Amino acid sequence: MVSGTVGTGTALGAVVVSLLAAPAQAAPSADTHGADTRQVAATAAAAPDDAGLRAILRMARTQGAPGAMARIDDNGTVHRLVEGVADRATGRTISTNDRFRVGSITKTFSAVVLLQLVDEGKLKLDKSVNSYLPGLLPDDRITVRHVLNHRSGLYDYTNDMFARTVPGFEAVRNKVFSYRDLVKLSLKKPRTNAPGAAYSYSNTNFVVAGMLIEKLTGHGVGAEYQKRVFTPLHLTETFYVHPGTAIPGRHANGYLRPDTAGAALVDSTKQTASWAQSAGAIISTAHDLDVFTSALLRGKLMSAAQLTQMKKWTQVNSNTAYGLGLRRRDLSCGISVYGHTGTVQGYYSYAFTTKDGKRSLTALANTSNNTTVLNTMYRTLESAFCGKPAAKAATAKAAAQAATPGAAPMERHEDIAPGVTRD
Ligand code: REX
Repeated sequence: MVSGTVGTGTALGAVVVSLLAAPAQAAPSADTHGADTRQVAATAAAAPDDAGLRAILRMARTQGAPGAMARIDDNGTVHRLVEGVADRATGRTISTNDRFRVGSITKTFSAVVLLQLVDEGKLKLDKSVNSYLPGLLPDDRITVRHVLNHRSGLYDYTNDMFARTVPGFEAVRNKVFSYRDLVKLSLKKPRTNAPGAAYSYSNTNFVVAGMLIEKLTGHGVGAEYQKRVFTPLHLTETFYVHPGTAIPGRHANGYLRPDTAGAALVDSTKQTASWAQSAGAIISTAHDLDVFTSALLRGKLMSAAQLTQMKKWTQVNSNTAYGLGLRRRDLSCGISVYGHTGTVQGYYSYAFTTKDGKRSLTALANTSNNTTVLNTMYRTLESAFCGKPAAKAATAKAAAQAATPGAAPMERHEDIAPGVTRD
C-alpha cells in the first residue's frame, strides 16, 4: 500500500536556542579542505516530486524492505509518503510518525555538542585528543578535528565486529560496552593513516567524541543531547536509551538481512546499540530529524563561527563531502544538501536539509545489509530536493554555471565503514 499526504505541519522556525557569546573563529587547520564555496542555489527550487518518491519507496519494498517512508518539511508544508509495514508480525502499515534507530545521524548530534563546547571555550578543535583524555590514543598528533572529520586514522572496529552480519549482530545485541572497550578493539588494528593525512570513515572517531563529551561536561552523552539539543528544539520523540534495548512507544521494527541469500529476515529492533553509542544509538522520528537538520543549518545550535568549522569539507567522492559530523551531498540539479545517513541493524535512514534549512527530508527503510535498497533510498534525495525530472533539468541548467566544475554526476558512493555492507 502506498499513501501520500501533503499538509501544513509544525513550523520549523519557532526554535530559539540561546547561544553563548561566540568567540573569534578558530584558525583553519592544514588538514581541512575547502570551505563552503560552492556557489549553487541556496535552496531547493523545484517542488518535491511526491510521485517519484512514492515510486522509490515502492521499489525499496520490492527489493526487500518490509516498509519505507519519507517525510519532507518544506517551509511549513509537510509531505508524507509511506509504503509497506512497520511490523511484519502485525502487518501494521509504517507511519511517518514511527520512531526508529537513526544510526550515524547520531554523529551530527555528537558533533553539535562538541561544537557548543568549543563555543563555551571548553574545547579547541586543533588540540590533541590526548590533552583532554591523557594516554587514550597512541599518537598525540590526533586532534579533536581529526576525530570529527574522520581523518584520525583510527581503525573502525565494526569492520571486524560485523564481518558476519547476523552472528556479529547477535554477539553484541545485548552487550554493554564501555567506550574504552571500543577504543581498545580499534587499537588492536593498525591505524589506517597518519593523523590528518586521509579521510577514512570510522565509528571509533565518534566513540572518542562521546568520551570527550563525558570528560568535558561530567555527564553521559544522553544527558547532554537532552539538555543541549532535544529540549531546546522540543524534540519530544527523540531518545537516547542506551543501554536499554527497547524503542519506547510507537516505532517501526527493524529487519536485518542475513548474508545467506534467501534466509529469513531477522527482527533486530531490540538491541543495546552499545557498539554504537555516541556514534549511532539515538532513536528519533522523521519530524524531529527534520527539525534538527533545519535548525542546525539555520544556525540555531551553535555560533556562526562553529557552523563554518562544521562545514569545512573533505571531498569524499564526486558527490559527497564530509565536514565535522556532517555530510554534504551534491545533487544532479546543482543543489547541495546537508545532513547525515544512518545504518543500524534493520534501519537505513537519510536526514538532509537545504543550505538555508527551509526544506528537509527524512527517509527510512526498515531493513539493512541490503545494498540494493540502500541505493534506492539514496534516490529519495533527488525527488525531495530536485523535483520532477523536467524541473530537475531546468534547475540543473540554471545552476550549471555556478556549480563546482566536475561536481555531481548522479552516482552513489556510500562511504559506510569499509567492508561493512554486503550485497
Ligand atoms: C554497522 C553494521 C554499520 C551494519 C555502521 N553504522 O557502521 C554506523 C552508521 C553507525 O550509521 N554508518 C552510516 C550491518 C553508514 C553512516 O555513517 O552513514 N552490516 C547492517 C553488516 C555487514 O553487518 N556485514 O547493514 O545492518
